[in-house]
Amino acid sequence: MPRRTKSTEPSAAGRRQFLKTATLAGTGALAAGTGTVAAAAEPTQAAPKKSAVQLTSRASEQGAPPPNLEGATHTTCGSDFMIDVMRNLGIEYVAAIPGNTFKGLHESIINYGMLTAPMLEHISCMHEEISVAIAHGYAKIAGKPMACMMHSTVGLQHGSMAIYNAWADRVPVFAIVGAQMDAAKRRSYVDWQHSVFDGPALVRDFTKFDDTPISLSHFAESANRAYKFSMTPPYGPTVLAVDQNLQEDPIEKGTLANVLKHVQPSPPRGDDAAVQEVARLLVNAEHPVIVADRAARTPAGLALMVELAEALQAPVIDMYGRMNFPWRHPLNQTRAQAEKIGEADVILGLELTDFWGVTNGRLAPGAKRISITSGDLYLKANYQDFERFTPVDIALAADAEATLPYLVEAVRKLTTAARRSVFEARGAKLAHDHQTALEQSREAAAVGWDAQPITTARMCAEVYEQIRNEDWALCNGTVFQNNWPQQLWTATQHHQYIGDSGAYGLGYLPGATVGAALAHRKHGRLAVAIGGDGDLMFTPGALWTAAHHKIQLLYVVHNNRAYHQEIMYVQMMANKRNRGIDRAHMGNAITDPNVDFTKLANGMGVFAEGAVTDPKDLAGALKRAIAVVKRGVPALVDVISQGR
Ligand SMILES: Cc1ncc(C[n+]2csc(CCOP(=O)(O)OP(=O)(O)O)c2C)c(N)n1
Repeated sequence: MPRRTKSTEPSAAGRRQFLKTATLAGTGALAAGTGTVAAAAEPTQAAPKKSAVQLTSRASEQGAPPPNLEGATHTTCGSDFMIDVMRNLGIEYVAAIPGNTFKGLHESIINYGMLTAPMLEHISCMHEEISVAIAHGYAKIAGKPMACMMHSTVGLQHGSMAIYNAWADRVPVFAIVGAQMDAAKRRSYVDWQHSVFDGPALVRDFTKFDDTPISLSHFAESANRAYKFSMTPPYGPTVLAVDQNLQEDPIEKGTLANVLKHVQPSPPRGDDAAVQEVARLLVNAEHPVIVADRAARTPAGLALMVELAEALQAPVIDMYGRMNFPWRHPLNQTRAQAEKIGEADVILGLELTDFWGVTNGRLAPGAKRISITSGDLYLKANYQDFERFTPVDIALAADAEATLPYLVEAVRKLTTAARRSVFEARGAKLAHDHQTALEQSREAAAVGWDAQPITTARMCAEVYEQIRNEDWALCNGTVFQNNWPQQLWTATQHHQYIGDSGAYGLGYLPGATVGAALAHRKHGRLAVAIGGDGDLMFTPGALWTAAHHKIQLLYVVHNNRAYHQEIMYVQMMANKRNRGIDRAHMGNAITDPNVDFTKLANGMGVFAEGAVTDPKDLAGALKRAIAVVKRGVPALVDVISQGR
């Protein structure tokens, strides 16, 4: 059971009073096993009473009268029912920054969802982009969506980039946006500015499903449908616009809707004939190569990847979209991508979006390309994250992970003793290649070992030294750190790495890390992120959420005091135009003043070490930070480091 923080804990008396009066409340509300609402208890009409607290709202602050709640008290409402629908779907957390278009849902979560089992916990956020990113990171570890709520119009506008990240990363997010559909009920000009007839239109190009339900039954259907589509490969975010009145209106006697039994469809797998053909090509190939991107959705996916590679003794190139393959497995040949692709006669792409990028200009004559991807099942046109069209020889429009058990079985059946001995010889050579690549990486990492600013290799090596004996999990994509973790560390389990943001929309990592760390929390894992200073400055408020909810997490700032990626691009432009690169830092450097990340973190209640400039001080700073993290809270280490 997730912990509660002091600030979210209602008083015992308040809780008792609530439980006495709530009619939907209590474990009895959900019929065991079926997930349907049991015989609806009659709403208990509490005696109408004067609202004790004068409500203030943004509108009232600006002169509009507060809503008159006299005589309007009630204990059952649409949003309580919505809570039941969500938890019936297995949703455990809702991340949000408040907004009055979902105040009904907000109140239901804290006074109903958080007080009754199974608990639905509210996660307080500082920006909608963070709320969505938390849900994004959480889903990649929990293997299921959590919810996030956004204010109508402005809230969703803030959250939209993070939704795009989740979409491009094929990650389920159960998003809710408030709505005031009834023009006659909009109380002030602010309400009008926060009203939109079709709110989800803003993100329709990059969500799998949206709806604006007009009844509670409709909400239950739409929520189940949204969940179903978000969790059917390719996974993706969904959004429901939920009318304020539907949330806030009491449930009338005898009209309680059904939360609906949820059955998740099994993921689509490749058909038998195609699987047989793929197995035949792989078994007969002299140089088969497996390229995996977002292939392993779950721990089972990683285990299947190992089975397939070992059955064939084939090299695996990991595009690092997920934790697809153990980093130190002898068949892991990621560092030799160009060489292995160049000599391949059969290339199997598993959930490989950029097949073109991997093979373009390198394909050996006659080499066959095989693709297994759920990306072929579902596509939207406007945003072009699907990447270049790649002609392949065999394409299975199917989920790779769901297809793998059949492919492994077919490969094993087709493998003769003669082929097995060929595979064994191949495997021995690949094991040697892997070891050589590791030694080369270690040599490369030693270059500039004592340099200041600290090299990215040293930073990553020092982090690993401190976490290697812990149950650690890395929450960031590593491309800006030259993939040093994959080059140097040993990772064997699916939860130890979650890939990158999907659409490279900055501001992803702080929230996604907090979300992943939230999912790691119940396993007691040490969540670690290494992320850019520029990225952190987009959404630093995520650190406050980690502190507030006591989410244990080590955040290492790869502080190169720049938008370094963009420095390189501007340098490229200046070179092309023969104008010199001495001004390329302008608009790209994050200096003068330098950002003090320790103060920034301290200001949000987060322990911080740094700025560490001397590499010899790194171990001590990391040790002290990890000691704090082990108390179940976040800590940050600011490392003044090289660009890449
Ligand atoms: C929302 C958004 N705005 C702008 C960019 C363009 N962009 C890509 S990388 C980058 C710099 C990131 O800086 P930092 O996180 O510090 O990493 P660094 O490149 O310095 O290692 C920028 C601005 C982007 N990807 N997303």
